[in-house]
Formats: sequence, structure tokens, C-alpha cells
Amino acid sequence: MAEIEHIVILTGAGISAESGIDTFRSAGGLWEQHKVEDVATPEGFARDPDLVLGFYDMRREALAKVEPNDAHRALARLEAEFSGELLLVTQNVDDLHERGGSNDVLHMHGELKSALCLACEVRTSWDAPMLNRPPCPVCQSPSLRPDVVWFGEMPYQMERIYAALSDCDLFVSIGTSGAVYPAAGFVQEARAAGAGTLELNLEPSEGSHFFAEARHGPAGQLVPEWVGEVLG
Ligand code: BV8
Repeated sequence: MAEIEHIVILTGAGISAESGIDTFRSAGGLWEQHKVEDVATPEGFARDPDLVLGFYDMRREALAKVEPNDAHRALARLEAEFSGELLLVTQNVDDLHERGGSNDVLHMHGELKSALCLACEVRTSWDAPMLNRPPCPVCQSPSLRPDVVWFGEMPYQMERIYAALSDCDLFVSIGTSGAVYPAAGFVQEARAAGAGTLELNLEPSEGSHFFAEARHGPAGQLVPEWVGEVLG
């Protein structure tokens, strides 16, 4: 394998599945219990803010009951020991990468533990319910919403992500179905830049055919194995 000097990793709900967090699309997943358009769109929030605030309160509270798994910890080891450049982009809004030891995590779809104030537009670290309309820590207005990117909203730090994809020599996608854009298009950006592409997923994703290599199985096994190969 030619010397790998710049890796971009994209993770999705599948990397947190073995920690006990529901994925979006597997049976009994998050969306089965709720229609996407009701709980993960600005229109859904405008139509029924209590339903949406309650949905995210439930997911935020559930974080305290789960732990990072071997896949999260393996990526933290990679960050600590890999001598090249590494960008870890996650579609997940949970904090398991951080609790697993990763320090620099790019949450392109936001985070459960962050609040966005609709009045002053300041983002603040947040770990409490929002259903009871708590005051914004900055402007005191009872106008907090979950700081997550809903459908139809622009994901965060896209320029930084595309710059890394155009410069990387390896793109690795872990635990994502490849169903949601723009994340699902990252593999094509990486290929266009001449990077190697590797999918680590329980089963072939919707974009599997775009990857030069795909390994299928649980992230808790595949990710530590792969990190061991990279660190030699
Ligand atoms: C945007 C945060 C434009 C919230 C999420 C038509 C109409 C309207 C919109 C669109 C349209 N066509 C395309 C779009 C764009 C839309 C989109 O892609 N829609 C899809 C449904 C077609 N995208 C957007 O709207 C995005 N924004 O386009 O903005 C724009 C332009 C200019 C100006 C303004 C705006 C925003 C999308 C972000 C939505 N927010 N999450 C929350 O979390 O509640 S999406 C959510 O689902 C996740 O964040 C994630 O990104 C996405 C997909 O989930 P996955 O992570 O892949 O999880 P999934 O369950 O699907 O798959 C899990 C995988 O893991 C499976 O493959 C499974 O096999 C595997 N697995 C399971 N267990 C394991 C495992 N793998 C390994 N080990 C295991 N143990």
C-alpha cells in the first residue's frame, strides 16, 4: 500500500449501533418510530415543536445510558498514533467519538449536546431537556432548538470537508447507508481526487459500488482491524 499520508473518515449511525444507539434505517430504527418529515425538518419543528423537542430530549437523555465501543476507541487510537493528517467527519449527533477519546471530530449534522438559540443565534453546549423551554444561556430568550442539521438545512463545515476530500489519499466510510446527501457523495469526491476508497459497513451500502474496497461486518471488529493495518 503506497504511503498513506492524509485520511478522511466519514462515520454514520452504524458505528454507534453496537453501543446500543438506534440507527435510522434498520428495523426498529429511529425513523420507524417517527416520520422524518415530522421530527427532522424545519417544517416539522414549526408544525409541532413539542414533538420535535421531545424527540431530541429523549435521544439526548439516552446518551447517558450508552458507552463508546471498540470502533470509536480504535479511531481515537488512530488520531493519537497516525503520523499523517486525519479528518474525522461524523453524521452522528451523539458524543461517542469524543467519549471514546477522539479530540477533533467534525459533526457535519450538529450535536445533541449543543443548543442553537433562534433569538440570538448563538450555539451553546447543552445537556438538559428543551421541552420545558429553558432560557438561552446567552440572551435568556426561551428560544432554544436542537443544534442539529435537519433535512433541507445546510450541513456544517462543508468547505473544510471538500478541501480535505480533494487532498486526501484515502477515504474511509464507516457505518453509513449512503442514503443521505451531501455525505453520500463524498466517496465520489475522493475518487475524483484519486484517493483510495474503503467502505466498512455491516452490509453493502447504497454507494458500495463506488468504493475500491468494501469490508462487511460489525464496526466493532472491522475498525480496530483496519486501524491496526494502517498503524502497521
Ligand atoms: C441539504 C441529523 C441542501 C438529525 C440528519 C429531496 C427532497 C428534499 C431533500 C433532498 C431530496 N433529495 C436529496 C435531498 C437532500 C437531503 C437528502 O439527502 N435526502 C435523502 C433522504 C434523499 N439532504 C439534506 O436535506 C441535507 N441538506 O441537502 O441541504 C441545502 C443547500 C443549500 C442551502 C441549504 C440547504 C441535510 C441532511 C441531514 C439530515 N440530518 N441527521 C438527526 O440525527 O436527527 S440525517 C441522518 O440520517 C443521519 O445524520 C445520517 O446522515 C443520515 C443517514 O443515516 P446513517 O448514518 O447512514 O444511518 P442509517 O441508519 O441510514 O445507516 C446505518 C448503516 O450502518 C447501515 O448501512 C447499516 O447496515 C450499518 N450498520 C448497522 N449496524 C452496524 C452497521 N455498520 C457497522 N457495524 C454495525 N454494527
